[in-house]
Amino acid sequence: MHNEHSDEHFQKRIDNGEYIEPRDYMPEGYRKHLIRQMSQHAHSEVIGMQPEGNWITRAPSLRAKQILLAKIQDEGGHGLYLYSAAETLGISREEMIDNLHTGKAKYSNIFNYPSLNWADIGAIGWLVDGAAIVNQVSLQRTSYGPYSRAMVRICKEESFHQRQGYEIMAIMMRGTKEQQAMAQDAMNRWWWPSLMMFGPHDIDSPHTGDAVKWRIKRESNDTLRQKFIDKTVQQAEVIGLKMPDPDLKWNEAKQCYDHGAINWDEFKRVIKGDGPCNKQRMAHHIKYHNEGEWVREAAEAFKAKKLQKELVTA
Ligand code: FAQ
Repeated sequence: MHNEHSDEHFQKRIDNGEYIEPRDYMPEGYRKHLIRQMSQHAHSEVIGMQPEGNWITRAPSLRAKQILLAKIQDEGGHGLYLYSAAETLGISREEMIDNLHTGKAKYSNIFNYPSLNWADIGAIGWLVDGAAIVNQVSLQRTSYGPYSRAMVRICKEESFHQRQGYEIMAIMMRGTKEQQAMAQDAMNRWWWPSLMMFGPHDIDSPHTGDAVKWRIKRESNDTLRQKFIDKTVQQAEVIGLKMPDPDLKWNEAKQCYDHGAINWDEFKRVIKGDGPCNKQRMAHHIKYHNEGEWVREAAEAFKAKKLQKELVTA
């Protein structure tokens, strides 16, 4: 008899391109892999609010401030969709947050760099959201249903974020010499860490094997990084920014850009906790999480009261 609760049956469903739903059978490794990736993705969205939040009060116009506020609220929302989707795998929000605070769970390398001036807000939107979209468009077809559906929604909002950043860069490049220099400096500082967002090269990526087998990853780290580079070079040219990579050149045979070596020592340092802003980001998250405890308690008390009322009237 055919066993629906077997790894073979599960793999067949994956190979047929079916989506896996929360109550379906799944191997323990698949569940763990998803909890790791989805919770780290959620943490990245939420920690990613910090470098931008730094500039809300200093945005150069009311329009810029409104747009930035809306964008940062979106990031918070993305974190919530992802935490909820991860909870369907049997982990609680508290446990995920605890893993973040104790350093068991990572978040994207990129959010450990400082946002020094307004041009950085342009570079974050253009490059960081630009890299995030390339990865997330691919994840729309990931095999776990709740993750895939969260990605569809997130991608719609993320493309507006990318344009918000590109517009800031384009306006600065039409400005004074000083403004152009600021935009170029931001590009120089954010380019390499953005390339690192895609993770280590495929041959050094321990999770890729399972991720591809289970169709959690539909394209590899290097494939997505290459897509991002090819797209961004053209956008930089249009507004007059120079690519900060002397080894970048068009490869006619491969029909894509070859790029210079990525500093993986820096990447490893940053994801191990030793980047320019790791301590600040975590201290900030812990402080506001603790200060928000009464809000969570009030929500729980309200829920209990409502349930009690419903039971009495039922
Ligand atoms: N940063 O074997 P792999 C955003 C770790 S959303 C930190 O290749 P995998 C929106 C990896 O976890 C940005 N750590 O791993 C926004 C693993 O360590 P572990 C977030 C990284 O999972 C914009 C180890 O290295 N997006 O920006 C990174 O197969 C603006 C070995 O790596 C996502 O999370 C990194 N960049 O591939 C918000 C997308 N890369 O866990 C605000 C979903 C690798 O064993 C403002 N995630 N590591 O301790 C993914 O697609 C994958 O998890 C990868 C990594 C591609 C990130």
